[in-house]
Amino acid sequence: MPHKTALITGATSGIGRATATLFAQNGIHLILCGRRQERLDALQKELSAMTNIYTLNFDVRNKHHVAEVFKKLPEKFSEIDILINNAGNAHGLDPIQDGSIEDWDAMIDINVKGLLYITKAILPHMINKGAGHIINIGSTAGKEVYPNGNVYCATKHAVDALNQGMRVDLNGTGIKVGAINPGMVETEFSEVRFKGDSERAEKVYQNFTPLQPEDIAEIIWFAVTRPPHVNIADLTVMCLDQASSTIVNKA
Ligand code: NDP
Ligand code: 8X3
Repeated sequence: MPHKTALITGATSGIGRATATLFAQNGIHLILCGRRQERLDALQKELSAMTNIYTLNFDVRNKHHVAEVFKKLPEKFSEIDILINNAGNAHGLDPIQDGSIEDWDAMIDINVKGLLYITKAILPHMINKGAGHIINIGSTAGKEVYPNGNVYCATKHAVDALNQGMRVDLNGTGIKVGAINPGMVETEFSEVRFKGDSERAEKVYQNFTPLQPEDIAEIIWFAVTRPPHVNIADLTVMCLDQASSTIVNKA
């Protein structure tokens, strides 16, 4: 796949970073997004030996910034072939009656509205070209609600609905739309969810073998390397020890 350009949101960590690395190894030109500048700089340094890298620092919640930032892309990066809508997190894990409104706002604004803002900014170019590939990172939490997951699960159910909606509306434009829905992946996800409580975060992945971000990156790579007529519409992946969004290693 020579000289394709991919834009990855949430490239500074976890699934996004692993995907950026694998794409770079395969010569895909990359626009890498996140808010942590030092991580963007490190990625630029590390991956530039393999491919062309352009980094963008913005918060996906800021719709004005998102709209502006993509109007000013350097010529070399202005044609985006692949969009990986990956930026997102859970904030908190509380019963609905105890949930924090700030956490709810963060999850809805980042996981749902942020994904929409990015898609809105990129789609016109893909539509003009009559080609493109959008991969939305959903979750098993978008297929089945688990205790205390309430709002996070709602945002991932929204991603599931948007993935279907985009695919239906973009049918006939030449643009592929598909979702990859991971189960539990060992990233900074739980550290963010528990607001930096590393001990609690580590416990989430104890006593079973979780997915690693590289496992998801490989599946994303598989999806983007299918022949032109093949679209992976919706793919759910769990580790061996996970059976549903609520059942993990019963043994
Ligand atoms: P990480 O916490 O490791 O990575 C999250 C990424 O999202 C970071 O690069 C972060 O970058 C970025 N991000 C978060 N908030 C914002 C924001 N407001 N603006 C811009 N970027 C933001 O988690 P994962 O890699 O696990 O998560 C990636 C995706 O995978 C998410 O959508 C998550 O819901 C999904 N997922 C994760 C699973 C898991 O078990 N880990 C399972 C199923 C789905 P920065 O902080 O630099 O802005
Ligand atoms: C993340 C998966 O089950 O840790 O989407 O919330 S889970």
